[in-house]
Amino acid sequence: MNDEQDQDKKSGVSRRGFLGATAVAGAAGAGLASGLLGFGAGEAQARARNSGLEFHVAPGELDTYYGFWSGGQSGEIRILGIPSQRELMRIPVFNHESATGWGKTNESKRVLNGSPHTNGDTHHVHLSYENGTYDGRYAFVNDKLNTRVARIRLDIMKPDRITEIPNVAAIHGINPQRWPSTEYLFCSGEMIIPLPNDGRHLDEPEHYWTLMTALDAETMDVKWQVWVDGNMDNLVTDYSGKYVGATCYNSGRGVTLAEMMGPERDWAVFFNVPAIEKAVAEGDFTTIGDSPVPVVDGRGAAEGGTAYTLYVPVPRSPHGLNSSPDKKYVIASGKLSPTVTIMEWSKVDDWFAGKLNDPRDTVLAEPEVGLGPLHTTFDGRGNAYTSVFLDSQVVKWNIDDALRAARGEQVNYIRQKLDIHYQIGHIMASMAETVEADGKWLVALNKFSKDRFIPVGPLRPENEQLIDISGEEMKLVHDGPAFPEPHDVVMVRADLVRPARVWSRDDPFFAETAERARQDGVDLERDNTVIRDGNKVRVYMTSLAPNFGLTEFSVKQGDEVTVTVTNLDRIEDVAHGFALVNHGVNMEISPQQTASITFAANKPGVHWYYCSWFCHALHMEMSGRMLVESA
Ligand code: K7E
Ligand code: CUA
Repeated sequence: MNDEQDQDKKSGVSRRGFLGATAVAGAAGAGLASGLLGFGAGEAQARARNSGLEFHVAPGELDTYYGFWSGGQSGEIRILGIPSQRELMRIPVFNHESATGWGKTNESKRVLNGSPHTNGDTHHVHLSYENGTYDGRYAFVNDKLNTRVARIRLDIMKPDRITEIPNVAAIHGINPQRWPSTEYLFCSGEMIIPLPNDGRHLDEPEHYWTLMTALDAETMDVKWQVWVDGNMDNLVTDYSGKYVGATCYNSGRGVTLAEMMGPERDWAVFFNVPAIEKAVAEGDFTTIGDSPVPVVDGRGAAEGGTAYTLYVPVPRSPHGLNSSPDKKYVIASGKLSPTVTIMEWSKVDDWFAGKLNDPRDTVLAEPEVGLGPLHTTFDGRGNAYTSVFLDSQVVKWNIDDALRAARGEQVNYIRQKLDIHYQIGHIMASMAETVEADGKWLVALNKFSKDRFIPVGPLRPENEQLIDISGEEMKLVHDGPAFPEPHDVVMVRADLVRPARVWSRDDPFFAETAERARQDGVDLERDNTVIRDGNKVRVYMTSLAPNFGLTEFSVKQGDEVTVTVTNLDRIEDVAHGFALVNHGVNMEISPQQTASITFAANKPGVHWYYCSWFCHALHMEMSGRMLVESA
């Protein structure tokens, strides 16, 4: 340690001291790292003593977790490294995106299924499972705005399937089956609508309903739906593969806020998957409108449930629903009630087996945690962490102690209440949605940042705070701004995700484009050629830094032109772009990828195309001309 650092240590940690000390961070300890956050010196040192984990990821070092963030109204997914909270990549999903050409390329248009929508609203990202933990194959995400769900391949980090869900409006919660592996993806329809919604019923809320949907996770086809009472909010699967639960609000089926606030109690609804599969196999279902999807009738809240559904009354307007990593409990967060409702999966099983009479017998306890509980997460050591929106706090509580208190024992189940900044929505701990919950990091996704960052106009970023939960005491270690509005995140151990380094030449993502080339007699890796097919023109070219295989091609005014580029570079990270001036054409072509884009050549004249991704010292010179003859 040099004199200056020694001085800093004596006088308290200054920002300058931190910057100077990073090279010896190991010796200097976490306290210096905290100095960067602008804590007072004493505060930083206190944190240093208590903080168990090093969150500062020095230049050249790598994060230990992937954070898959939903992107909210942006319609995308974002990948952040944890603990650095550096944004590593964005995955356009429902949105159209300028840099990669998502929504413009033929390959992305196939995934988007010709949807007229160029936007989405993603809330919940979850990964596919095997035996209760992540298998590294897929991520799934909802689109509340346009009632869709998407699957993202985690090798190429691009969506490969998007499915529009029939008969419902606004998909909100999603959860993959966790055990033994993800055969189904389940999703909850949030808003109630007339069934069918074809104009025959309008202002007649007695005809409004919603459905829970099961998709085949392999094909992303809709397999069946279940008709329920009430709106559905968040949704969760258990660790046996047998049950799915959803919180429901608006059990009175109101259409105005006042009506929705009418009933004292709403419910959590549980679905018996094997019983529903049996009903579908035996033809005990209906269909709605022109949708062929089997719909099993699970309405029956007044009776406590049906053979397919169980309605557990809970305080009004519950929000989050989460499965504990010990596989035992399912916890609904009260939102308008200061409580969380702890239910037991085995009691849900008992109810369907006819061993319980009252749905409320599935409830073990309803501990108070604070004002506005929204979501709950877990550390794998028996503690739960609930986000409380109105109190702006993360509340750590012990599940066993809450159960003991409910049995009348004098125990304090609250472990700690930590202030966050400000108004927390979702909360998530590392690996907490799996049986491998490891209790290291927790992210608080806060809806308001207010004074935490320098002002950027009336629209402020969200504030996502990283909390070290490895010790007895929670420690706030980092503020991270985010473009509005991620709702949820999963934090996944880095060894469980295995992304491709370059594309495989036979990747199914561009198989249809490759098949078209084969029919044209074109070898994508060798040929640079123009094929005319009536007024359709297919231009095939390679790219190899710093050259396009074609530096010019000619078409006629009015032609429909498809440019297909195959990137021959094998070196990691050497992506090219194909951008055509004044035509709105731009796309990414990563190493060994084939990408194509179709546009109209309506303007006679000379139009330059250029490589839009920096690839080489002669990147600026990587260009060519499209010559358009006038008609
Ligand atoms: Cu709480 Cu859409 Cu998960 Cu937002 S939902 S917070
Ligand atoms: Cu190729 Cu820039």
